[in-house]
Amino acid sequence: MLNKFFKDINQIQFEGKNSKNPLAFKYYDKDQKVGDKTMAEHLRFSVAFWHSLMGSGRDIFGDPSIKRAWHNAKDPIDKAKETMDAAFELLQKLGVDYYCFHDRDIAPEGETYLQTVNNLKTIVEHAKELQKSTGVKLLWGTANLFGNPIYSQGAGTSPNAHVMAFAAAQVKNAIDATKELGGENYVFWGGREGYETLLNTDLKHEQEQMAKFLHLAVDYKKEIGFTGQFLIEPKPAEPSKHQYDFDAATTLYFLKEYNLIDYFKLNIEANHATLAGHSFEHELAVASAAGKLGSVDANRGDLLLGWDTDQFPTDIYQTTMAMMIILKQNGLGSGGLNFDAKVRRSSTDTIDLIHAHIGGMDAFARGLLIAHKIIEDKVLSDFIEKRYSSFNSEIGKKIMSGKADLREVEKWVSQAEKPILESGRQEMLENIINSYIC
Ligand code: XLS
Ligand code: CA
Ligand code: CA
Repeated sequence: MLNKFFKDINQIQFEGKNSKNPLAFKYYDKDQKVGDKTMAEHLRFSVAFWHSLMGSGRDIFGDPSIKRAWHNAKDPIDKAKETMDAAFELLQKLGVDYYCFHDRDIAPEGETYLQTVNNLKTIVEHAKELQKSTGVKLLWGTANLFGNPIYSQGAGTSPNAHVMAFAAAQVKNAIDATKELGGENYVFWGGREGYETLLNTDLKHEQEQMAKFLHLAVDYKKEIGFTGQFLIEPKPAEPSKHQYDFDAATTLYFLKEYNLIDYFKLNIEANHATLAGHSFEHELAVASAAGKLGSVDANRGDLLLGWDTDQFPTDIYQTTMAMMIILKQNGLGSGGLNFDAKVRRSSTDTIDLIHAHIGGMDAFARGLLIAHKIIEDKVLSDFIEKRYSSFNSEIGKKIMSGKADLREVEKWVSQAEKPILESGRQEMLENIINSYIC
């Protein structure tokens, strides 16, 4: 077991719900079976490298508030290696099997393009060894196409073809790195793929550019035999004012319009859902209904704040609703629950990282247990089945199978009795769900 940066912390154990030990799981018991899978198999937790290893507490009003021991080395490559070591120690101590990264989180940019490419290769080799010795796996890799000022007007959708090409080359290397590390997915999040003002923007051109950008990646994936799942992560705004992947429905439309739908699934983030004016479960349900729910960025926003606060998930109601949707589609396949979440600026100690992950993992473990029970008891499914049962009647079947045209429908209505208004029983169902949660 690695033991350098989290020295005072032993591997976190499951102690059960009556434990008062803050450094123990109360619900997450890795090997406990829930239905036919273990908790670890259901939940497939992942640590987000950018927040947990690179986060400094910096915000637009203040300098970094958090100092990490793994950031002390002077040489950028040594620093990157130590940061990777710290990541694997954290993963081991939490008992989390997966991690996710952006290329620029794990390796520093060099003076030239080729130096940057080599830096990434050096750190990928280091990560590969650590993966081998610990058994930890890569859930997904991605390219940071938003930090470099050259992307201030877009990466794949930049009005400058050279910048678009630069971004495409970066994606090629990030896919290579992900493949090299056996990554199970690869994510595209287009924070700068959007626009600020139509005064300088050819929206149609940018949409076509984005489609071309993604097609280039799809072709490359096929050519090199990368078998991981491509994922797109919707977000309505921030940093761009209008982002092209606004929400799940918008993104699905875009993928269909540009013949990309067969190659992508969605990575749904809770905080992005609420920023789009939806609930987390709405976005999960829309993606799942299309057969496209591939992975989840498990965090939460703050409804009193209008930005992406990326907090660790703690709301059992939300994790229960999420797990109901995930269980109903029989899991996330190659995806997982990635804690794209950061400790608060005021949570300055290393141990805060541990508390944060314990909380998130327990919140989802508890949500899993409750959702499993609700599904097993068929509380909602029986009700929903009954609510739609009139579609098994003759007219219902005829309409849905396309066998009745409007004239025939009208004829049937004019001969039938008046329709009956039936209650949706929302409050009763809310009470039932609460009785499972409490
Ligand atoms: C930012 C996004 C980003 C993606 C990966 O809001 O959540 O971190 O998950 O680029
Ligand atoms: Ca995210
Ligand atoms: Ca976010």
